Amino acid sequence: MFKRILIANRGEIALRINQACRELEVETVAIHSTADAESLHVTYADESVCIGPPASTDSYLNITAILAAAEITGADAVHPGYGFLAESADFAEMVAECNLTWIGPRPESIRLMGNKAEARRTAAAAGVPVLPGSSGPLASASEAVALAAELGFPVILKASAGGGGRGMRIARSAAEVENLFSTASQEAERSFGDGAIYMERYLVEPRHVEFQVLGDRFGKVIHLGERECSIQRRHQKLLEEAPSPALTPELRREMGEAAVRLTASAGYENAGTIEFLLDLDGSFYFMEMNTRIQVEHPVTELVSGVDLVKEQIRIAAGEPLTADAGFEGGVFEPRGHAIECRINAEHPDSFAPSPGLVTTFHPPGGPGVRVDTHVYEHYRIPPFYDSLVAKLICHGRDRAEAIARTRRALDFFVVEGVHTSIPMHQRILRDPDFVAGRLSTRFMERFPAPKKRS
Ligand code: MV4
Repeated sequence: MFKRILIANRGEIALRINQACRELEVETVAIHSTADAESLHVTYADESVCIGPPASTDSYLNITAILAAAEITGADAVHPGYGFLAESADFAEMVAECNLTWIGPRPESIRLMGNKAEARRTAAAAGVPVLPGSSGPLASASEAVALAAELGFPVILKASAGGGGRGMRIARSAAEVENLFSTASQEAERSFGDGAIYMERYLVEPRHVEFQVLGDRFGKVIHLGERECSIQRRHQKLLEEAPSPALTPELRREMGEAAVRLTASAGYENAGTIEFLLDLDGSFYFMEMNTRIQVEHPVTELVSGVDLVKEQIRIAAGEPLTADAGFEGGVFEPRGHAIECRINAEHPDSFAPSPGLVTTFHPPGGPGVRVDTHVYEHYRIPPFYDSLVAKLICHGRDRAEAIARTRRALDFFVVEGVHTSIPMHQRILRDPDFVAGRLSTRFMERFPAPKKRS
């Protein structure tokens, strides 16, 4: 096992990684920007190093400063968390070159899955369903138009180097394909330095269902079931739950086996997520693989009993997977139901960030309630980073109990000084479609922001 892990992140996930390290009796090193000197992730670590000014590019993305911090504190491993450098194959490579262990997949895996057209090809080769579309990047607008005519409309153009909704265009006619192909390619070139574009048939109202996978150094791969992530706005997830209300045990087994097949075929090591689109008729299609621990990992922890961050650390230390130890015949079955609400500091009308001083902070507790947060009373939320205040994760024996607990916990979660998305979550948890489990990626279109009173 490691002696000392450098946590290359901030906020709630830095605290979450610190908790896992403590339980494994591994020492921790925090890094922080000048804006985060008073942050809990700094207080709770054994050691801390200031790595630069507030802007992310000068601090949490400053590879040279982070590696120097690891060197001077004698760390032997780096955990990247999510966001920032978590999916930088170059950073993972440099960590290894500094004789540090990267707590995550090998750089080649990050690179493979970071190229969305390559990831799609790898999935298809592993016998995982993909939507009808191009076999790789498209060479020209005319090739795109010809393929779209074959597939039928609508189609979606995606940047190979994009992902998470960046660099996508939906086309409903040949003329739109013709037009959008060049703008999409130019935008991808500008944003990612890679103009490659591929195409798929477009599903109009799917669900986003993703599977948690784990692979160890010995080639063992398992899944820990799925998370339903359809409730999102502008590609930002707002609420996630496990299991998905849409999955039967049979569909879970089928999708889980597909996720494991892809993960194993890529020789993938550590924690990952296979994202699927699930159509109304129960057809599912590979979308992307995320090569990091995700924001919504706690819902999987609550229905599996597995500490995913500890499992990541053990895998990186060369230990064999044990996460399936409690499952009947090694086959995962969710225990109860969990719901996560992402509580952001944002204006309820515009969804614009609402940073500033938190004057009152009373997080809820009680049976089945978990709050992952770095916020405390009198903490000042800096304007430089994401606006996540806390993740409220509630567990129940079934979905109805998880909903009741989430409603109760939201009603008694007091945050003053900044605007938060708590009222939005209260409305979602009372929505008849939500309660019935009728979800799709278009769910939030029916939730217009309340109009400002004048
Ligand atoms: C799609 C799609 C429908 N059909 N691909 C959005 C994020 C990026 N990972 C891919 N995305 C989508 N790809 C096909 N062929 C719909 C989306 C999509 C979406 C997916 C998951 C969650 C929310 C979404 C919101 C809009 C579009």
